[in-house]
Amino acid sequence: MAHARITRIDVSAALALPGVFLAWTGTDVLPHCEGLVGEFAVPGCNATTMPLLATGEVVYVGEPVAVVVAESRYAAEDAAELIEWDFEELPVVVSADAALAGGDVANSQLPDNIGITGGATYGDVELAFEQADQVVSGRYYTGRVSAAPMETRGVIASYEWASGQLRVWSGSQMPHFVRYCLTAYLGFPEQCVEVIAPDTGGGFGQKAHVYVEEMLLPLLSRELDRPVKWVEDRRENLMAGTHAHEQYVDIAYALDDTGRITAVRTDALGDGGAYHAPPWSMAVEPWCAVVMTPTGIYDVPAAEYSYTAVATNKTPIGAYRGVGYMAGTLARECLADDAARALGMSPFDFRRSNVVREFPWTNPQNIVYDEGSWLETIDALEEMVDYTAFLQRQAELRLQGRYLGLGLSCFVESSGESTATSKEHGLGDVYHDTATVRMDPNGTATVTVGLTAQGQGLATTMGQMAADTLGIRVEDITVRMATSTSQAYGSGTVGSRGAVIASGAVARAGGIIREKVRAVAAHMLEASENDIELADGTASVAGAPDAKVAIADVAAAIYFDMTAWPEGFDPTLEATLAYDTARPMFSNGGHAMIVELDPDTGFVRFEKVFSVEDCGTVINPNVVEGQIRGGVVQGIGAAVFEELSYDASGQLLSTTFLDYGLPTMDVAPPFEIRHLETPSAHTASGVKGMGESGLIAAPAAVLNAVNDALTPFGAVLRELPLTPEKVFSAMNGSSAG
Ligand code: MCN
Ligand code: SMO
Repeated sequence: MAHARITRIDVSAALALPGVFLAWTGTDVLPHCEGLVGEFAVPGCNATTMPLLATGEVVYVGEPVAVVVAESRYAAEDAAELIEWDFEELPVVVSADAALAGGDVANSQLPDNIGITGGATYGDVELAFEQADQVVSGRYYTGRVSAAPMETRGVIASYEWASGQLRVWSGSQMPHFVRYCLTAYLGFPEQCVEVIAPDTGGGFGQKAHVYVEEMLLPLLSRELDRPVKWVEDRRENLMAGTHAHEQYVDIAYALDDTGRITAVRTDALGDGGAYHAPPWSMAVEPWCAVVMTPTGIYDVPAAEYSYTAVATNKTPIGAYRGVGYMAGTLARECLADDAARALGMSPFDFRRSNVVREFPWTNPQNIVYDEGSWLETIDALEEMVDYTAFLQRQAELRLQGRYLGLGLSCFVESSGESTATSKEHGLGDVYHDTATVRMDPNGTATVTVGLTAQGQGLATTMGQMAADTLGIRVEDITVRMATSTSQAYGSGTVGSRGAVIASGAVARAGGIIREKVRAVAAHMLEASENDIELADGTASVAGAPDAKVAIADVAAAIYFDMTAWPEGFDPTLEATLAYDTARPMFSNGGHAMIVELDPDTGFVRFEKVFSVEDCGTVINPNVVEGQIRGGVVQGIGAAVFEELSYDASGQLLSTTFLDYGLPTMDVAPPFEIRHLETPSAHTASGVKGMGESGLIAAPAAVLNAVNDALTPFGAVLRELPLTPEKVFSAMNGSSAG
């Protein structure tokens, strides 16, 4: 049941089964912890407390109500079946509109179903709409999806009574935060807690939360005096791992007759599920959607937005690659194509007539964009698709009953999530991360970065950054992403911050080691420290190519030969330093997609994707292109294939990969990718982040491409996913949404 009061729960039969060590319900856990508080630090947010196990009220299907520990998974699952319950059914709220209408309450902690609500106006929006020559508007909907990481969530906890030491293994993207919560919520002494986040098959934001299981397992291990393990199966992950996206975005542009946007108005309504998923809350969708994206790359002088997330009896909404940005970009970029159609302009020309051309640019919210290649992106995409040739091919094929569409979508995203980015958006979050760089006696180095990686390739790119900083070969460096909280500190691998933040920390800590090597090399070569250059494993004197010494020899001398040291030298060849950015930085880019609609089935076939990415200086093009391909294919999934659907009683219907259509290689199109490089002045080497951009902007390009293909049918779709049924209906004159 999606919403019910538990009137009786009896675990005695479960406990009696052989091999069962423990069976707990909410009342057993409550004395240890009331639950995880979820809230967002802006006015208008009503907090929720998510109990570790439901007590009294169950508010969504998939909410944990009891836990059984047994000697095997089989015994535990059999025992769980034997738990007996009585429930009293409560009214179920399954849609955002119903939640907003009020009356039935999804979670008694939120009596008016409002998780968060607010808004702001910048500039004279009202006047701009009054004086507009034309107003275009639309309501866009992003379906409910799952990040569906290759590996599901999992936790192992091991508590040792003798030492009081707690070790927790978790696939978390934020192990240091999990450790902090184990102390804050459960009172484990922080110095005795180690959280280990080993390599894990994908996180995509779903693992950027703190989950009740991460709190429960340590309690169970302490209680039982043995290690305890829990790993989700796919059904559990689809049901209980945070969901993503589901929201409606209403957007309107005031336009003048030259095709300029004079104001934008946006209102987002998100279905937040039954609780705020800590620590980000329901704000991840509607708040992010309207606050982060209203102007995009366009020089819009006035903007107004409002946002509301409501509670429903569904799985809590959490972070998923490009939080909020996806829905906001969908609305803004698809309305741009609608506006272009209304004005009889090409989608490229409409964007060009509005794009910001001069930097730094301050948007109406007072967010400052220092640099960008926004116009260049539009031009590059037009050239890559060869627009004139496309239009001709499209017209010819239409005569043969083939329906091609071209969709465009441009984005700008705050990357390198930092204290500065947070502040620019009116929040007070503090981020900083450390890196430790240690050089060995033979001149090789070990670099430990406080971030974890879930497949982003950070170990490769941080090896490159360290090699550049230290002047040694990348093969001579071992990079450890901090798999344990006993290593470097990290605020978490979220908000496409890895490249910017880790490279900043590596450059700072590596810089200390570099200067020590230079000092000793100068002493050994009897040269001035200022003239020493480090490259390719060698320290040499500028302008004197023969005066050189291997960095390995310098390192050996630092460890073993005091005579090589300058006066007062400290031989510590290890440094740990923190990094945060002084200014927010924004990456930009865009996608153009060509699709073909199958008139017999309504199936959308992807012919080709053209991507332009500007993440400043590219550390590793292969890694960046892998991120683009993966993100875009996830975007294609959210746009066309994926949907977590619920029935009217709040039962999730898509609980396997048979029912939930994850995109696979057979639908992945060929890509053409172009890199533009507009470096940031504020980061190590001018790097900006990009790990989320594919998913942020791809769905808008898909919807625009499908609507372009639908032009001869006079139909426009605005709701994702674009299932074959919806597309077929649109081509056949009936409306299926
Ligand atoms: N990079 C680069 N040059 C640049 C920018 C980035 O070579 N100018 C490289 C980076 O060094 C890194 C990768 O590209 O190897 C992504 O960097 P960045 O944009 O900084 O993103 P993060 O490392 O912070 O990764 C987080 C981001 C997020 S928030 C989600 S969600 C997401 C994503 O990355 N989850 C992923 N991509 C993912 N990819 C995989 N395989 N698995 C996930 O869980
Ligand atoms: S959703 Mo990514 O973990 O910021």
